[in-house]
Amino acid sequence: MTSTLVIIPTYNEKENIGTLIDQIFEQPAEVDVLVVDDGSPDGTSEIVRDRQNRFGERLMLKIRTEGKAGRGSACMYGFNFALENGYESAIEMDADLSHDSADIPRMVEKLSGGADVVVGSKYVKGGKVVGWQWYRKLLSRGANIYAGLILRIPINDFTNGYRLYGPRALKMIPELKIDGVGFTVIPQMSYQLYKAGMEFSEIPITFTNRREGKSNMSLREMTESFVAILKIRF
Ligand SMILES: Nc1nc2c(ncn2[C@@H]2O[C@H](COP(=O)(O)OP(=O)(O)OP(=O)(O)O)[C@@H](O)[C@H]2O)c(=O)[nH]1
Ligand SMILES: [Mg+2]
Repeated sequence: MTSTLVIIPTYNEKENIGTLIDQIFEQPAEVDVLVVDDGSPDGTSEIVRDRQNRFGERLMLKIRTEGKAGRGSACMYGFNFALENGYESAIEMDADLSHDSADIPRMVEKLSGGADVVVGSKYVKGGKVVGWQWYRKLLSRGANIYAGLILRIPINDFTNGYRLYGPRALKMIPELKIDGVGFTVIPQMSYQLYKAGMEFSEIPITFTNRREGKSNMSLREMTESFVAILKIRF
């Protein structure tokens, strides 16, 4: 068994998940993959089952609930699964091809450099966003500057769900006090892991806007995140 598990939360990603799985297994880094699906009505899980015929035990599928129950809690399920099954580290990444699998080997390499959490970052030198309109760029940049000012931890991308948790951080995850199930879980984890003494490292990534499927990020979730950042800190 390899020791890194890639966790992919999915809700209605049938146009993307097959390609993503193929791309991950093409990478030189030896990883296993767990898809955590919330009973996607579009048949995402069938695409995963089909790929299981090709990739065997290295590809796992958990159908967690019958309905959409949040990206954050889907990843939490994945982290606990990783620990219970003896993985040393875990990566979370989106299914919509916004995150490039080719970054996985670079993330894993950073672990040997002593990092506990490796953050894929749009907002460090060399990082970028492809395909967002100016207002989406502005909104995201603003949200991240805001999060940085309030949380005061030395990372530049708080919202991107492309991260690797090394052995020390992974073991700590079940102890974290996570409140909420959606997108706010990512900055919450960052804050608490940093306060617990974890070493953070960022690598520049290119984030490509989703081309297929529908967004799961609603305006309501965006507003909730705004308040959630304050709650994390105070
Ligand atoms: N299991 C599970 N996965 C989810 C849920 N909500 C979102 N996801 C997945 O989490 C990842 C991020 O969601 P996106 O819809 O891409 O959110 P976003 O990147 O903020 O929005 P876009 O820019 O429009 O893509 C994707 O892989 C989704 O399929 C959920 O409730 N449950
Ligand atoms: Mg997306």
